[in-house]
Amino acid sequence: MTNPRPTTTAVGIPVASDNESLTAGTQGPILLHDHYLIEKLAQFNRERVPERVVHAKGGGAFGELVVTNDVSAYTAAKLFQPGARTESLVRFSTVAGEQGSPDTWRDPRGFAVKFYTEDGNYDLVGNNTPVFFVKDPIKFPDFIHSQKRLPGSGLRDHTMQWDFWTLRPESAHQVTWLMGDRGIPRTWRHMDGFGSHTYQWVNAGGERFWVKYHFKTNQGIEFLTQAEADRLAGTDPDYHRADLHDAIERGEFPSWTLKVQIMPVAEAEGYRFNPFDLTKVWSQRDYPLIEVGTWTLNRNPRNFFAEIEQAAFAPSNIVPGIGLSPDKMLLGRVFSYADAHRYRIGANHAQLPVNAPKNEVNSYSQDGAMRYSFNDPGTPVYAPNSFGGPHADPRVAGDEGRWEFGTEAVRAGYVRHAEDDDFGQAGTLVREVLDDAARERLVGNIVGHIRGGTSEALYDRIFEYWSNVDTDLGKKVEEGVRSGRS
Ligand code: HDE
Repeated sequence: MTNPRPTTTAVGIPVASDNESLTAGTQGPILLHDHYLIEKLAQFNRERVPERVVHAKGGGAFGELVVTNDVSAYTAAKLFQPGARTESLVRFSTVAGEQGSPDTWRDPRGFAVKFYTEDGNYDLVGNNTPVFFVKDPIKFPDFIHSQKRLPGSGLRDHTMQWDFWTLRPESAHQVTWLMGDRGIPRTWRHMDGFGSHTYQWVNAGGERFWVKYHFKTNQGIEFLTQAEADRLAGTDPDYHRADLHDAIERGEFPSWTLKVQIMPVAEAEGYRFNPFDLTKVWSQRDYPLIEVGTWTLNRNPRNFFAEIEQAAFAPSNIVPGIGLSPDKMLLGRVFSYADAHRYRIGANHAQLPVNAPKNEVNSYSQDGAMRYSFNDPGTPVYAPNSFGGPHADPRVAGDEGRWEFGTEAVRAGYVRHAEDDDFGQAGTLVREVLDDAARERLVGNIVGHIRGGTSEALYDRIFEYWSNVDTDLGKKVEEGVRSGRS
């Protein structure tokens, strides 16, 4: 009988058996020259790449952005021009949990988007919250260590979490989001996304604007209560991954309306909040949302490892018409991500199909582990050259972002604007955005979290933290913790 599809080794050689290894007699040792067995076992040992240090557990899908409005007055970026359609990839994630941890733990959710534009890949690597816990990249490893596991016991530890948060009160705004309903979205489809940082947009005339991105879910905001989330963590740890996959398989394509807030550069200095401080939002009363387009997810990955686990998002991937800003967190991230990918996936991670741009790559870099693309043999590998190699385009100079800065090297916080403090915007969120029921759930979530193993030595500092956010909230948290209620 002919076998039209024989099993082969990695280099295509037909193998004799899928089921029995080669031994010397029926009880003999396994023979070293059973190279197929050795290939199989060795490859198996190497199936994993290191998981992401943060955002290890996630899932994603492909889709497209269709621009429905005209924002060309603010940016010349091709993907945002009227009518443009751009293929896109997203990866949603939790932050602190490892691969395999439950999707429904209370945590911010990553919202990492890649746009495959004509001018190369543009990555907007955001979260489902518009702010963050810290405002200087030098604090990021400390913050993450406090949210992960104790080095000795390998256990998560609420004392570490509250210790860090209360010692760095700039965290209050993000912790208020986290402890509220948005801390556990019902599904990834039912949450908003944010670029979070302030970025720069540059229009065709070279005029500059500060911009913040918002992805507004068209499915509506929905959340899980702590009790629902706790139950699902046990019964269905992949709840969010499965929900997105199954919705797309059913042809129910989730979509978000992409909107932006635009601040003319001249207004930044006098704005009541420092517009580059990642622990603050810009009031939508001051800078209303402007629609850009519709972003829809319509295709599941065909291979989770190749297309999601190896997906490499980097805030350094910005395209002409878009620039950075003096947000120090953003500037720190511009280093970190590509560095993480070189370590985690390899020097040539950008050549993998999921990370490769759709346009032509004309780079003078070469070689490195696992390189498989190369320039035409006639193209020189150095610049300048006399043989028709690519030339840099001075017209895009400055698109990475331009702003005024001092010449003296300093280690200082952000310049404080009129209404800048650690607690003000968190208090506004509690008093003006949440309704009574949401406020009550917030108290319950905070009390439950504190009572989940936090050292009593920290209690007074934690109560003061919440009283600074809102006096009434502080009182209720204290009452709840002291009376053993959650
Ligand atoms: Fe990340 N972050 N981050 N982060 N982050 C990573 O990248 C880092 C920050 C975010 O689905 C890592 O590939 C530093 C803010 C998402 O693949 C790492 C700082 C925001 C994802 C890293 C921040 C994010 C990551 C882990 C402080 C929201 C997952 C391995 C300056 C605005 C992306 C890796 C995906 C992943 C570093 C802060 C979002 C280590 C140094 C703020 C959504 O490079």
